[in-house]
Amino acid sequence: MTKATILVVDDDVANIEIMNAVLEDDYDVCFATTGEEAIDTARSVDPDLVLLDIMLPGLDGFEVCRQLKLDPVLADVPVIFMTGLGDTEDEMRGLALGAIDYVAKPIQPAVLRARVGNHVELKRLRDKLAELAVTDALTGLSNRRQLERTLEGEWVRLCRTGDWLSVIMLDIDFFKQFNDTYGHVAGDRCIVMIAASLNRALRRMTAVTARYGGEEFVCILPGADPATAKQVAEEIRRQVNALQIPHESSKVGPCVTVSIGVASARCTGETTPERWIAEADKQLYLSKVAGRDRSIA
Ligand code: GH3
Ligand code: MG
Ligand code: MG
Ligand code: MG
Repeated sequence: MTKATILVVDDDVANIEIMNAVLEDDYDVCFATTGEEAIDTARSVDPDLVLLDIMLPGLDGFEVCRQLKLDPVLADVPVIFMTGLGDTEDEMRGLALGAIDYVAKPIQPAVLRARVGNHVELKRLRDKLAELAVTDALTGLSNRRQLERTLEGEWVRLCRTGDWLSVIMLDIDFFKQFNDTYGHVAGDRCIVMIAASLNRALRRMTAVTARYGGEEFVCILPGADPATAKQVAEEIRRQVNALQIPHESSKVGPCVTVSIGVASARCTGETTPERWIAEADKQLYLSKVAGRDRSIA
């Protein structure tokens, strides 16, 4: 397990030395001595926890906390305030700003170690949960929820630039028969292999690849025009065919094939992300009725 990174913010060098002595064996520790430096350092190292002094030159600790909580990347990083002993006002104000805890100065090493340890562990679990919530368990690809979120985001972004957005949807051909012939476990293995070939086909692209349903996948290609998207779709098909997974009950066979639908559009106010997916789905359907093992754009 990699060490968690802790950002210690304090303008008192003696205090920094104490904190470092307590934490350096178990964590990667970095430091800032002003509020501005704290925010810059947080942005560059993306710490797992921030230990934040209140009295700082320039921006004080409260303001630093407020700004960290407004930053979408850093908002979930736990902040522990360091307050003067018994300074209830400061404690309450810090907690109200989103700090997760506080430690009293002068620092008690054992207390600091225990609190930091607990919060780092909680942060790890939270990160793990957040990752699980967006990942498909079988393939490790994005799940449908993550795909929809990404599509929304890309849609907003590309509406500003007027650039292309392409959506590729694919579905394994005669997969019910595959399961019937080779069993569900082999079916799962086949899905995993198809996911890997999607990753191979897209490795040089900026793309989000998701398992959309049981044996259906969707790739979002920001900036890809129709010609590029069609090429990518054909590369996916080539990669899947190269797997040579036997499928004797496929009517297209003798190996596993996929059918692909491609939808490309420039972002305008009239289209919606849902409509792109629906369009790709329609093209996919046309690929199926045209005989499968093909892509239609
Ligand atoms: P088509 O060529 O028209 O797509 O035929 P198909 O048989 O693939 O289509 P259909 O949608 O009828 O069947 C999809 C099958 O995929 C049904 C289901 O048993 C199987 N399937 C869905 N999810 C999973 C999964 O996670 N694992 C396995 N092994 N099979 C799955
Ligand atoms: Mg200070
Ligand atoms: Mg299907
Ligand atoms: Mg299918």
